[in-house]
Amino acid sequence: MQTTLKKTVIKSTASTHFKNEVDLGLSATVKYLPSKYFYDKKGDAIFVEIMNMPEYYLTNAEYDIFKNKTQDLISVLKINHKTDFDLIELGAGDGTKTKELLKVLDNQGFKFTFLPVDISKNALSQLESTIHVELPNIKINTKQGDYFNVLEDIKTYEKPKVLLFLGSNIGNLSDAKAAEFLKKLSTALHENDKVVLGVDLIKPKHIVLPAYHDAQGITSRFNLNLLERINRELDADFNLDMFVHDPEYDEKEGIAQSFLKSLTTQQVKIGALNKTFILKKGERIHTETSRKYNETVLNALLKDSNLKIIDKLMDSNNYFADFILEKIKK
Ligand code: AVJ
Repeated sequence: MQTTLKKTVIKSTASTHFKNEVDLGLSATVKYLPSKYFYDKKGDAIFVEIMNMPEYYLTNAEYDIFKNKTQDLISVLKINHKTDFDLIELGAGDGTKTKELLKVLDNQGFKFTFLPVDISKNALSQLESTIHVELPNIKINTKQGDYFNVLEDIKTYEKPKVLLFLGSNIGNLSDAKAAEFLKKLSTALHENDKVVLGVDLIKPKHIVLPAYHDAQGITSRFNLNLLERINRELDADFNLDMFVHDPEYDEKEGIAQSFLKSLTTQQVKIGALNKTFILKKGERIHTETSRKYNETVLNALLKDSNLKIIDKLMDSNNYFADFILEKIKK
């Protein structure tokens, strides 16, 4: 009884947040929907397809670093063989890249616990069982939750830490939010703790834009799924045929953005809000920012934090970088 009740409460708060944020975004002068809502069950599955598309170079590039520069990565982290440490990963997903690091750390006799954090319980339990099978020596302790909240918890851990935040996931945050996040992250760490921050690098449009505008239309399905999700969960009547995926990339700024463009002037009713929204022909709903970085941009974000860049590793094409940050005293 207790469990059922609890579940219902959690589910209703989750959808209340969704409902309120949809209301806020669609009522704004420049319409937007938060990208975190891409990842329902269907969105998770489409994202796996994205990671496997030829145009989406990000995943392969970072895998290249973890697979082929593992030893360099271990040396720049300056981990002591004798001290037990916590290897924390925010947004662990299926752990494909991290397993390359775990394998080598294990073979070389390092003492550590792997602590993957993810919003998806399902992803975590799957990761845990594959680790048990593929890397039975690894101590693993999963944590389900939102990054921001989990940081509070992590703060209380006593052991030295290496924290992984990979995949250019930080790129979905505005610079202001990213700076705030890094500041908060640094307060959860002790002096000398390390962060491995994986970021996509600023580069020409002909490389970046296709990653968000693939030939098979997978990213388009990913983007449109957000409207489908609103239809499913909030009793809305978005006509998906009347919207198109419309991505752009500002090469100078290094910022990719995705929009859903209305093909006609139309009304959309959202039952759960008991409201109707009007979209003009050509009007766009902003759905995602995917920021690209260089050292200058990253240093600006780190300015008010106690983290400093001590090294960086890049893939063989120089498309992507894993920056090694160290917590310093200030
Ligand atoms: C998971 C946030 C890194 O922005 O490149 C991929 C998500 N969106 N294609 C990115 C995404 C469209 C992705 N991140």
